[in-house]
Amino acid sequence: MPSENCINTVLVCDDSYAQHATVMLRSMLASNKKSFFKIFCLVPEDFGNTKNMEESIRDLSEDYLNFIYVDPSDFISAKLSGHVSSAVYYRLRLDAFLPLDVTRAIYLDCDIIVKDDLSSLWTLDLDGHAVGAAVDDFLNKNQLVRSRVGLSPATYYLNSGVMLIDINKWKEKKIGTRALEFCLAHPEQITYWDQCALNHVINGDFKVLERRWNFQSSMMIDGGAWRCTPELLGQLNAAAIIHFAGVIKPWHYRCLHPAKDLYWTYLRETAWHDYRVPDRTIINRIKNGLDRYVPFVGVIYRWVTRRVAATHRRLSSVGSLLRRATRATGLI
Ligand SMILES: [Mn+2]
Repeated sequence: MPSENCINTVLVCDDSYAQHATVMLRSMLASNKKSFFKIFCLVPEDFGNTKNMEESIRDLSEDYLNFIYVDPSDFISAKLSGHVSSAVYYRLRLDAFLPLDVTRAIYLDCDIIVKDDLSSLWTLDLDGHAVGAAVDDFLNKNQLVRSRVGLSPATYYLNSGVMLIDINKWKEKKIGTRALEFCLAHPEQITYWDQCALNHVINGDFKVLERRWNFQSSMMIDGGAWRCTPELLGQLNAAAIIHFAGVIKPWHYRCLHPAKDLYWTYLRETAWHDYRVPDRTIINRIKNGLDRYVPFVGVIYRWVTRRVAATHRRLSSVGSLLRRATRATGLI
């Protein structure tokens, strides 16, 4: 079993994500004050935010932070799109970068807020699997993404934003190496970068983590509208790790995730405390207003249409009664 005293965590970031990585780390350390950590931060060789990150978590960290500088040239040919950089692929080779005495680690994305104790995740039995991960709530239902990576209908598609990893098994099974090879050889089969490649290689052979260890934004969105039912808010509240998976992040003005304020609270405690959201445009303010109030209008609309239908049913039954009554009395 892993040592309960020291939790190894791994994250990957470049300069564009240093701010978000620091928020994630502050949330993790503030929510786990009884635990000790070794934090391994994989960064490109020209990374320029080492000092900002160190200073931002110094009051919580007791020198837990270790930077590992990665030569990006090994990853430069892998497929990129959207908001990602080649740094997303570094995690595939974490076994090559971590010190040899690190045999178990929790990998965490940067678009995450940790809000509860991680020790029961850290000591979880992986039941012989190399990886523990939550099912990806959104992509697990996407037949195109699944079929491109060759998953059978009964196989879960994992979300790689939070992974508990047995490093020796990861190495033995060559999970990262094979996934990187797949990325380079079959870019047309990759939709979500390293995550698709990992799903191809792991092929459902992982320990399924409870959703509270990786509570993904897709739980809160339905057809582009944010859902905040009491049940979902209860699940969000009980989650230990909130993962702002998807294109809308808490540092975007358009994000209406009910937990986005946690990001901003922790951000104010970092070197980036003066950061202001850049996309608070008039158009986006109108869009946010619509997103907030259209579901409300929708509720009223559904209530009104139900009342109209009920009234129509009542009127037509009264009408048919009247017709029957008039027929019975021979007036027609
Ligand atoms: Mn993520």
